[in-house]
Amino acid sequence: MLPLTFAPEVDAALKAGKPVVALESTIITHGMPWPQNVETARAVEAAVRAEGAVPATMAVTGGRIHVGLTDAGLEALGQAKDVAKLSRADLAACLATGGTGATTVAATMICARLAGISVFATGGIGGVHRGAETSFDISADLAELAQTAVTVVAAGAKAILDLPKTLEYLETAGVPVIAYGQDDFPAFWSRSSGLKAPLRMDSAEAIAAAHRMRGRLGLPGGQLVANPIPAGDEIARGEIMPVIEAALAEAAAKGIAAKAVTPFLLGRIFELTEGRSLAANIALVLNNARLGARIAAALSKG
Ligand code: PSU
Ligand code: MN
Repeated sequence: MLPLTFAPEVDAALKAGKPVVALESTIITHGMPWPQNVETARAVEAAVRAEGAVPATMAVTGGRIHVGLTDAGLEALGQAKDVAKLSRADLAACLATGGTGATTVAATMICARLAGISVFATGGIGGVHRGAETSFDISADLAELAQTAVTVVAAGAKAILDLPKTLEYLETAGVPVIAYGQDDFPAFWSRSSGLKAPLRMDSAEAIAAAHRMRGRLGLPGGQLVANPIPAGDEIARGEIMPVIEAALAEAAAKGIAAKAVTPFLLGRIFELTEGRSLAANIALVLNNARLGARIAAALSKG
């Protein structure tokens, strides 16, 4: 038996073939400070519901993968200290030892596939870090996209990463990278990275059809949908770049490594922008939740 505990609402929706959108929890525990993390998680769930889909936020406690959390569960996770950050490497160990863990993009994709959920919305994915040619720091999110058949909606990847190398990796791994409604690959806080995305689609239906076709072809792996932040919420590249450089220099000076790198950088950028980065982050996650729900709805009609 799979160690899955479904929220009743998620269970009912899946059985009825209604649209469901998976959501991650590392963004709550390691990506945003309290209380905005819990407020955002609630608002993201509401945005999914407003588009007619059911949200399924994933987290691990008591030896179970929870597919959908209660409001009290969200609050507890958002306030908890020392929650493990779970990727593919840590998921089984955390379940086996009964620990508490939040799922990254990679682990959320695994949980979604096990639960029978095809669409997952988040903020940004992990990628190839700058200096990866010496540090070897490449997020497990990328390898997961290559092997787990879930369509992931994100606002591209942060410029804390090496975006050209991230796109090269995804191309090598056979992951479709689909910019939504524009030609350029978005860069999280900014609508454009200055790089062209390999693919462009302009409707949720087209993205759903491509997802379905991959299934018919028996291709493993998912799709990355890169949805630009709404224009009114964007932070200009020129403004955010010096902040990113400062955070990266601090991380290097402190010798931050492995899974601590991304949370450290996110936290410092929040502090250095006095919260401006967070407002943009919240706006883009909500935007991704809405698109994820529309893709899930299109898939449920097919
Ligand atoms: N990028 C963001 N916000 C996030 C993360 C990444 O803009 O919250 C989180 C996600 O959970 C992602 C994880 O899966 O960080 C990647 O961590 P790493 O780089 O250690 O693989
Ligand atoms: Mn890493």
